[in-house]
Amino acid sequence: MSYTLYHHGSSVCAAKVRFAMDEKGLDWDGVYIDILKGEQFDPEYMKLNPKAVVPTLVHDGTVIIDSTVICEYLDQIEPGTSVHPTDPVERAQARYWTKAVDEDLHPACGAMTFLCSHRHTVLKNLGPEGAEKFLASTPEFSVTSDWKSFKDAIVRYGFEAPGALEKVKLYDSYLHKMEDALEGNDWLVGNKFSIADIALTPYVNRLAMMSMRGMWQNGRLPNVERWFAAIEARPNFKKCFLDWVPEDLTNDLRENGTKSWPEVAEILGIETHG
Ligand SMILES: N[C@@H](CCC(=O)N[C@@H](CS)C(=O)NCC(=O)O)C(=O)O
Repeated sequence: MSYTLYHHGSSVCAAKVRFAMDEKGLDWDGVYIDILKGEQFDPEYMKLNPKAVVPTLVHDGTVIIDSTVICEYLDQIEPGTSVHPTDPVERAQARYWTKAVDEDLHPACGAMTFLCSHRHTVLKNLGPEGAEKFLASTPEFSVTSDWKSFKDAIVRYGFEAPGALEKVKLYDSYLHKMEDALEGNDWLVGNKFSIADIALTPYVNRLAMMSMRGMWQNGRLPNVERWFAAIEARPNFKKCFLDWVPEDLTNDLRENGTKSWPEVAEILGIETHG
């Protein structure tokens, strides 16, 4: 069996698949697609993934796209190391989490990441003309059906972009849902580490990398804090989530995120003590 994953360090969806593959103990090769330089718009890559997004999995010549589908596919192919619960109720509960990630949390994360950090990175790396080309290259149907225009508005207007504040609040609402699910439980579903935890990890880690741990620390969401500490302690965490992110991007996320934090905290009513 050969697995090739087209991925990028800044992609939460790609990180989810890397985590699932490594937790399953699969060997895979990577092709790095720099989505902040626009490499996803290469016509050759778009033959594999017409939405021009990462990740894409190629398994023995078969192309599978969409991170949730990829994780489900891998468990069908390699059932011995399944990360999906076998109990039907627990499987349904895990499915609620992965569905919510795809429908709500992921679009909120794209908005939040561009709002707080990537808009500065794209402008810095590509310059104003390059940024225009980058924005114009996004297909109409990409991360979501309105991502092209939404990304454009966020890069241009930041927190003033219509709908931006709602995405910050939506993101936060998922941390609250996690807090409730983790009450008295170590993991999100059935008290066993599963695809639900794998699917949520990149989104909590994204906030951590943007210096926004204040969204759960200082007594705000103690169950999320405990859960994320357990996730960070897993042997695969560093390899899947930190090592793949280039140093300059790690620095951008931390520094831009730190500058954006007061605005985010204000939107969410979090005290920052200066
Ligand atoms: N539904 C897709 C979404 C993939 C997606 O949104 N990928 C983002 C990175 S996490 C991307 O490639 N964005 C490219 C862009 O914004 O142009 C999945 O789950 O794989």
